[in-house]
Amino acid sequence: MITLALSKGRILEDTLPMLKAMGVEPAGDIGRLLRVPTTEPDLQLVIIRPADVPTYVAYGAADIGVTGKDVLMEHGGEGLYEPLDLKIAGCRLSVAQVRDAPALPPHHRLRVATKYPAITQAHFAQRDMQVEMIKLYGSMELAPLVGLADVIVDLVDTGNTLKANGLIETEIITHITARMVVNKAAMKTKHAAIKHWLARFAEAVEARA
Ligand code: PRT
Ligand code: MG
Repeated sequence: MITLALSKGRILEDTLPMLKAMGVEPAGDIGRLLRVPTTEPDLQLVIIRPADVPTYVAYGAADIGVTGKDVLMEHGGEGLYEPLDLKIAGCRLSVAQVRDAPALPPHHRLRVATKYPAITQAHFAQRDMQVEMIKLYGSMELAPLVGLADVIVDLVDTGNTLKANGLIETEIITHITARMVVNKAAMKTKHAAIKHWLARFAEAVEARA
């Protein structure tokens, strides 16, 4: 049996059609069940929050998983192989600020609100900037509007959310897509089965391209 951890939310919306194209469908109510059998006797799904996927897979509670590159970069990826870019749920991780924000005084320590403190710290450190990190769990776009932060580091897709809130993207840190991850031990102990599923996902990625 192979357990595949899927990220609920927008990544799931892109992953289910991909599974369907591979001939795999959930055999149960995916909205209610957290563990769902599939039409493949040797594949079951667990449906969890994106940020929990690296943990489930690293501990071997799931053999393979799908989550965002943003989540993987923030997690660090320890205990995981990342063999495949699924090229779904694309977006970018960017720095944004209020349009027409006044220039900051020379030695001002930039206040950055983000859900991604590790990536953000590393990004500004590369620019020799020590920033004050404000960790948030959502609605980052609000922070600069109410004076909580000078800038945000957040995901952007169409840019509509930034625009609607009077914010502009000032820098792209990295482009993001959903990735397949594999437990390092399972890659050895369940090698054939995992190779099989990686190949099927790779075919589905090719077919979409
Ligand atoms: O449930 P939990 O809170 O744990 O997770 P979540 O709410 O972060 O899950 P969800 O369903 O939003 O999925 C998040 C994952 O989807 C991210 O980790 C990315 O890998 C991927 N993804 C792709 C995105 C976007 N595109 C995206 N646009 N995640 C979030 N957004 C946000 C963006 O920050 C903005 O606030 O969607 C909003 C709309 O974006 P625009 O630019 O199109 O307006
Ligand atoms: Mg959410």
